[in-house]
Amino acid sequence: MTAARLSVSALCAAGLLAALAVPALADEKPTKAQWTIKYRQATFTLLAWNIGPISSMVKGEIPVDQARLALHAKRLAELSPMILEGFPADAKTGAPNKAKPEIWDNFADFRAKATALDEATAKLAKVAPGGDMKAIAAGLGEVGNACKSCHQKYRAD
Ligand code: ASC
Repeated sequence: MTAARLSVSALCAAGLLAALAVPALADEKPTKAQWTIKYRQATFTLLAWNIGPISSMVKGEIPVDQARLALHAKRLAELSPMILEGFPADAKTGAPNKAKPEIWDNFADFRAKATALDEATAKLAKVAPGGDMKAIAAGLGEVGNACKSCHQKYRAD
């Protein structure tokens, strides 16, 4: 092997080592619990993202855009049933999060609260395209109450 070839393979070896080492340091593969906690937090982020404009339209802070309102409401109804999947018993801890351990001591109650949100968001999604702002405000109120009743019991501040 020539000196030039040797240095090329030495460089390749160094590059390969760097490629193997850097992701492990900079972007480590999450544990199952970390990934699950990230999933459920993402779900709540998306819920909040979509509630925001509906709430602002109901309060008159921004103009009512009927199509957007209906779209956000439809998304809420699609997102709500994704919540429970983020709460398996093996993801109580493993990353910073606000889920109280009581969730897993009272899982039937927790599930009932998640189902209440499913129902409230489905109802809101049903009235949203009609443009009846009174019905939409009432529907949003029910969604907010469903959020709150679960947060009060099961979310740490
Ligand atoms: C939101 C949000 C919550 C709920 C809650 C409803 O948009 O981030 O936690 O609605 O405020 O009472």
